[in-house]
Amino acid sequence: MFDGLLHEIEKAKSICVFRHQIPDPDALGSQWGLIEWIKETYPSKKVYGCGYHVGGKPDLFPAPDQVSDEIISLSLVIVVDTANQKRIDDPRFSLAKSVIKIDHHPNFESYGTREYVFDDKAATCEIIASFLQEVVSKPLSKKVATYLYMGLLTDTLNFTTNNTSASTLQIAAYLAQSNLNFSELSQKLFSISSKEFQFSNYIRSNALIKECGLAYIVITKELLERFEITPNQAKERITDFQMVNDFDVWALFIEQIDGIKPYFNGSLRSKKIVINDIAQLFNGGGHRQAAAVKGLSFEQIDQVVDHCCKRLMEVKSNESI
Ligand SMILES: [Mn+2]
Repeated sequence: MFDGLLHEIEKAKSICVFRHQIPDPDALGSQWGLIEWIKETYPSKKVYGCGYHVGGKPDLFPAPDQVSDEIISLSLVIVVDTANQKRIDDPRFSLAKSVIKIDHHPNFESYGTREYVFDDKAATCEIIASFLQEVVSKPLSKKVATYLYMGLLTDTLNFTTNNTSASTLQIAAYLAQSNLNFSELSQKLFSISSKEFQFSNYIRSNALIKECGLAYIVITKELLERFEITPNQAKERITDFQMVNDFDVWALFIEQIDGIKPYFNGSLRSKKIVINDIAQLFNGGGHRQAAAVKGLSFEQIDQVVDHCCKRLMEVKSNESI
């Protein structure tokens, strides 16, 4: 499964690990879990974590390193959890001669000289942890296991997504051997502020519910200001829709604060139907049942909703035959 990966790491004197923009705990956990393991195992190697964006949980992971162009060009580059080059959180990854891609998104775009892409895996942290289990076999340090477990837990929404498998749980059991404090980790990852709680109430009472089985809400700049939360914090609330029986597809569109012209980025989720091809029509993509759309106008939000509804109706009419 990981042919040549250990060899590449062993022969590199310097390694830069990149992740995607607006990094979530899977991106950060796989990045820092891998970095920490390499540092512990090969103390003489130089290992750097690259990226600019601040993620939703900045206190749980280290801040990125400041790395010069020269260092990157002389390093082995490893990019984790990132499907396409445009999404890598620092375009300077391309300065390196060798780029290794490790990811669990569908592989629509190859950019690595070596690629370890397994789109049936629930998280990139699951992939990194199975690699480490293969080479180390004994339990990892608590620090490495904690980084990886945080990514595994969040990308699987507490082991509830439909790509959660026996192997995901085996990997979780392997990581658990490193004395993880589950209740503390869960608290850190999923607890919200009272402002986020108020915002969550707003979403619940104002979501638009379509007859096709789709629920969505559009969050404007004014709303973000009113609840004093960032677009990143708002985005996390997509999980508020998840446990509703009547919702087959749900979406959250958030007006972005940067730029002169207003535009919206959105998160799409689905229980069963495929939605990432629809997301691709709107500057986005992602997993089959969890995808993102970008740079939308107000009118395009309606178009995304219409596309999803149309597909839901088609699927439902086929099922009833
Ligand atoms: Mn991921």
